[in-house]
Amino acid sequence: MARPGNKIIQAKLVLLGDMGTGKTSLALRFIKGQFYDQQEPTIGAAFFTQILSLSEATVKFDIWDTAGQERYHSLAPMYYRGAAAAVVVYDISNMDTFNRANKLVQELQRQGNQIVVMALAANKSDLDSQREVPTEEGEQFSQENGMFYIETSAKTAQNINELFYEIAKRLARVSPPKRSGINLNPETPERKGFCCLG
Ligand SMILES: Nc1nc2c(ncn2[C@@H]2O[C@H](COP(=O)(O)OP(=O)(O)OP(=O)(O)O)[C@@H](O)[C@H]2O)c(=O)[nH]1
Ligand SMILES: [Mg+2]
Repeated sequence: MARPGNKIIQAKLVLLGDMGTGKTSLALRFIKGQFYDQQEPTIGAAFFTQILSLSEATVKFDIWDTAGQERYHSLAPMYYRGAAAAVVVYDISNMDTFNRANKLVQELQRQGNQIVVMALAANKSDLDSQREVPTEEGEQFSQENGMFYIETSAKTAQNINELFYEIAKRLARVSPPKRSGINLNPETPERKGFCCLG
């Protein structure tokens, strides 16, 4: 529920990353508080919405959860185009997924994207005993690319809310300090009087 006088931000967020890294699991953990050991691979993409209330703003996320399987790679631009926030996900127990994250970030940089906030989610932190990607490597890569780094586990819920709250906070910081609604989602046209969600 929006607080009176609070700004409202509608933002498109895209989840990107190799197949099986846990993009859908991160979204389901955040939105529904659920986790499935046998999560089905995403076909094409999935769409979720979630509203976060901060003291300084209310952020309505339109979340596009992309499919990581190779056959869907060519679709990715459709989903990251116009996004205000991107979360690039890899699996700490699988170096190939970190390499794929590198490629995706390069692709985003090449597009000269207008993405305001980029996060690197080092997921499956519960699998630390099988870790292939050292924390320092992830941290260094995120610093070099202007991203913030966070280790998450959709399984244990570690840092899941923190990931989305940090994105919301950063979006609130960069959007102008006025009372009206701010639309960081080009797919939803600005509506006059768009002020109070919920
Ligand atoms: N141990 C552990 N397993 C996880 C975690 N997150 C996801 N998984 C498991 O990893 C598998 C793949 O998760 P998904 O959420 O489907 O991965 P995805 O990135 O959406 O995969 P695609 O839709 O194919 O791109 C599932 O079996 C999940 O249960 C995690 O944090 N820890
Ligand atoms: Mg998925």
